[in-house]
Amino acid sequence: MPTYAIGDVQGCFDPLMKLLEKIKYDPSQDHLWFTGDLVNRGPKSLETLRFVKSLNPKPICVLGNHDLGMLAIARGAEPYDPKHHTFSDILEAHDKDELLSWLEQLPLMYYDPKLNYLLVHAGLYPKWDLKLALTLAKEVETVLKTPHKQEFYSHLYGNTPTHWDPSLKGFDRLRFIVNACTRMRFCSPEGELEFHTKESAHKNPPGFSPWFEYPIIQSELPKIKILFGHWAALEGKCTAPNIFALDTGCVWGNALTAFRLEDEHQFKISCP
Ligand SMILES: [Mn+2]
Repeated sequence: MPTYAIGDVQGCFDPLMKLLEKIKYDPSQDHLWFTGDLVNRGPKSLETLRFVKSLNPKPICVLGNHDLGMLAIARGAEPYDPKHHTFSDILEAHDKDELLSWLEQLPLMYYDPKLNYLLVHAGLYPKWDLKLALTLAKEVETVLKTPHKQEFYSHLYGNTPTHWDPSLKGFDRLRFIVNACTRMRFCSPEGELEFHTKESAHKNPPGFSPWFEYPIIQSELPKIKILFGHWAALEGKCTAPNIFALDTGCVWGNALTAFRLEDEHQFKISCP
């Protein structure tokens, strides 16, 4: 049963359909994974979300920063801004409640021990090993299933704390976990995250390197392989072996990528 991991769709429904045609997607044979950021910036967030939710067999999908941002708005914690958001179609949809509830039960990280792949939107924070990362992701996933999620959304935004500390508590702790899993690009050797630079890996701010270049990550490899999205400026190029960058900037007019886990073959279609 081939498994395909698809990069950040961001409401680009038509390219997604073209990509599925290209891989000759067959629901009776194939399983789909998504790196998150299904919605926002692109023109068809509603169609995209409805489609991914309706897939059978059920897809594996992790939450991205844009998905969480939409949830924060939909749950009333943040204002909708038409300059930055393109998902009013979801907020006005008759099936909005089902769509949002489906999104809210998605994990921040998914690890498949049989295929030996970790799926995460931004990456694996260099100060965590796989086991700790999955445990911490679970803390956030648990809150999203409780009435506390409302308060969580209103504390979601912010670039601090900048470093992980196991003694972090409350919303600071949850925000750091969310930022590491869904927004991280550059990290310092001390574990400080930098959220301003969105350019390619070699345009690192002084004192910072791409998260995937750190030795703790390397020591998990080749035990596990990592699939991530979020960083379109990498253009699908990741220098670390066994780590695969799948956001190829479809929404910016570049490409949408599907990665077949079994043989690491990549399929791409160019996006208008
Ligand atoms: Mn993202």
